[in-house]
Amino acid sequence: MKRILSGIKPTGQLTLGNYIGALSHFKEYQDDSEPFIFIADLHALTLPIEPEELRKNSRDIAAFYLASGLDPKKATIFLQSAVPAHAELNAIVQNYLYMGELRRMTQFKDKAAKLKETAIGLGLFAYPVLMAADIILYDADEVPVGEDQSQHVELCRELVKRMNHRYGDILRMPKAVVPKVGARIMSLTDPSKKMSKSDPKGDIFLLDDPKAMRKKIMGAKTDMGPTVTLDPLEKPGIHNLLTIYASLDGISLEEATHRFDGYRYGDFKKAVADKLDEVMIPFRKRYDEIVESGSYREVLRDGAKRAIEVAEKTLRRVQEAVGLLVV
Ligand code: AQP
Repeated sequence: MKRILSGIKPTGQLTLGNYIGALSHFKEYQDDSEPFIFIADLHALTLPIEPEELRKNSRDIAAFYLASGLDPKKATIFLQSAVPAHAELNAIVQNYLYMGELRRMTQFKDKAAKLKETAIGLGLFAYPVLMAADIILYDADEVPVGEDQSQHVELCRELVKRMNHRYGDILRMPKAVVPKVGARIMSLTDPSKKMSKSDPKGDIFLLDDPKAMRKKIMGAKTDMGPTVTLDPLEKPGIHNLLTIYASLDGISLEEATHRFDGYRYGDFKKAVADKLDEVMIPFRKRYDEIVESGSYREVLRDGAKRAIEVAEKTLRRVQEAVGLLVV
């Protein structure tokens, strides 16, 4: 069966971008593939975070995974930090990726630009190395991600090529799978910027109450001209709202544009807010029940056991290939 690997880092409250670009797609794989879906808590340490916040965010992601329809009998759901092989493989593969390559990563450049040189941790710089280890460990064939992460998957592919060339075919070649619609949801207040947990201006959070979500949609920045048309360059705000609607309704951008052709902005925004209610209210209810019951704890414990079994085998294979004495 095809192996799938993806994760979300608990750096803040999950956004509608995380939901549309990644989370909502994970369950699509569980009937005909083997998904490994993790909480990237080690990655979350790459920017300063309060311990209590990290713990709460991690729990929330576990509950969101389950609320999105992932079935723990079909998908392995686990915490990255509960599987020591991630850090161990990281220590090996870091020697096959180079400073120049890491410096070119867009995410690193964006995040580092907001920090003083002395506040940029080594982990932030080396983030794609650990991400490559995450992917390789599970022999992943496909990595479902939003557009912003596809550069990191490309780097992982380069690493696999390099190591396979040096040691024989020891690693499986992964590929990024980016959704056709919704791979890059933009900020509602500035549609030239990605909606991002760590830069919350213009975000819709999955834990916002329905009223707050509606208010944010109704106040979203729109563009010149009174009616809805599809024009990503001239009308990036409307394009973003059409993308949100199309993703939530499971239709193409063209179909959504056709549906709202000639609508005035206010009426269109109301339809987007109604669609958001339709998807998010039951989703939020499932999340509340999961958090209340605490059922995510056992899911994470069982998931870690299964993940460790698989990850240890790959780690052993790589250790032997590079010449570490395995006794
Ligand atoms: N705006 C977005 N539109 C579509 N997809 C998105 N993703 C993130 N933002 C958008 C996708 O969500 C998944 C989880 O991402 P992550 O937590 O590993 O880190 P990220 O990509 O850096 O996401 P954020 O929200 O921007 O987090 P911070 O602010 O902490 O860096 C990924 O598949 C990502 O592509």
